[in-house]
Amino acid sequence: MSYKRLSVSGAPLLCLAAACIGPQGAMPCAETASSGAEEKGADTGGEEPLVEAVVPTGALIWDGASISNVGESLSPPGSWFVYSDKSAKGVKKPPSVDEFMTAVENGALHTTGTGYTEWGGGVGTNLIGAPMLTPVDASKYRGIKFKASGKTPMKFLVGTVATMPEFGKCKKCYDHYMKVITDLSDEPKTIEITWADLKQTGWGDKVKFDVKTIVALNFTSKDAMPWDFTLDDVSFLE
Ligand SMILES: [Ca+2]
Repeated sequence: MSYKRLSVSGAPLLCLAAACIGPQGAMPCAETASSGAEEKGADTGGEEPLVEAVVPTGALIWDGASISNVGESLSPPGSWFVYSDKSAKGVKKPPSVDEFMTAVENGALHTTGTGYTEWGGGVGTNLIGAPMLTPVDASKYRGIKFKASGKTPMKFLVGTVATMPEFGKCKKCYDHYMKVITDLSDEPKTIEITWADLKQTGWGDKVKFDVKTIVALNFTSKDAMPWDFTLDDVSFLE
């Protein structure tokens, strides 16, 4: 995956292709993460955001029918990506971002994966579609809800400025606040997750969850287990 390196106010920033947004465990972006953190070491340590957060104007994020978010509540709308560890025998659906639409069935996304042995894989979305990764201030909402059915557990993760290496705040990045969902079944149901339900797994930098700096939502396997679930209608929880 390619990076374009930018520099804003002396702090290193990275614009990245989607695939390294949030692998938990394996960290393909680790080199950039640690070099970023070192360069940042001498700065003033201010907490001012490097990129101004976008405030949603509505609750619906994605309706399940396309690779893009719906564009009414978050502007410019971000889009979805597919990612996994690099296990040689891994097979996933959709197999790539380019083939994302092959996994859309009846207005919902059906993703599966087997053969991954490091951290697994799944799908995710960067909420804002600006060239530079852009946080969202979701503080007027209580959490996230979505419709899901499935045959396996699913891990839901929220990437923030503090856990994503592109913002230069973490050394052991990607330990996103998350919740493991273990009660999916063939019948689609609405899952509601409040911000307070989310916790870090604990292997990375310990950070505060900041609802004003949400960047990405990820829906992955539970670690290296196979995954098979269908996602639809992702919204902020009012
Ligand atoms: Ca739908």
